[in-house]
Amino acid sequence: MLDKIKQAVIAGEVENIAELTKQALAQGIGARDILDKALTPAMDIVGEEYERGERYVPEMLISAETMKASVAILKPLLVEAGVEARGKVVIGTVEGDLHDIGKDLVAMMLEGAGFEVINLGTEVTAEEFLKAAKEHNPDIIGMSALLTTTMTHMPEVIDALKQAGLRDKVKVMIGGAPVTQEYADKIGADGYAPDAASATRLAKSLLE
Ligand code: B1M
Repeated sequence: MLDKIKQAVIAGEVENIAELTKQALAQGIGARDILDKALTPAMDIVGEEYERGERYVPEMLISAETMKASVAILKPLLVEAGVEARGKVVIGTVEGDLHDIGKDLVAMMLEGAGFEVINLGTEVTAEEFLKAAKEHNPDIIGMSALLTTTMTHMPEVIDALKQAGLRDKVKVMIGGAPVTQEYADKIGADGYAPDAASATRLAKSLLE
């Protein structure tokens, strides 16, 4: 079943994925297993095929839409209902970057852990992050980047916060496939997380 879901994402069978996901759940396969053992590995294969020139951007997009349709069904199961509000997080994908699946998973898990999440979407500029920081007064700003060419916008956001005198009032956490702990240290972010589950743990620890 997991393999069927994986193949459906790779093939971009957006019309079948909801039914397959429901069938897997009905068979007792856990939502996290569907995410970790079928959906995410499928996107890795899609990325590898793109890299080898065996796949074009529109095909990558249709696979992404297929994964999203499955995640929409898994969402209530992945999110354990949080009880008390833990804090507020403003999150977005940085300027020039359209990738939002991972960022939305992180947002979803944070919500599930009881955080109030303001999701700014994709291609969020430093000015927009700053505006949201002033408007919402968050405890944490979370930035996601999937491209080596866009992760370089992360320090711009940190600089904008510094210049506005807000850097000491908000924690900054970053993530996304090309991002590392080393990069977080280099740009002066407060933390880095490699996946959605550790992003939630990190957010909690940043507020302790
Ligand atoms: Co793009 N793409 N893409 N793409 N794409 C990658 C990232 C790439 C690695 C593919 C490849 O070449 N192998 C490559 C980047 C190379 C690089 O810079 N190193 C690439 C490229 C080159 C491009 C374009 C430039 C292609 C082109 O147009 N020539 C273009 C750029 C567009 C733009 O952004 N301006 C592009 C476009 C696209 C689509 C639009 C077609 C589509 C995105 C659709 C969407 O997101 N709505 C797409 C996709 C789907 C991918 C791959 C295949 C999958 C990404 C994904 O969703 N992964 C990707 C290859 C890959 O990563 N395997 C690829 C699943 C997701 C759950 O994982 O996003 O890593 P991830 O998120 C994880 C962690 O990273 C972490 O937690 C998440 C959940 O566990 N995390 C955080 C993420 N954000 C976090 C924030 C945190 C903490 C943790 O704190 C705040």
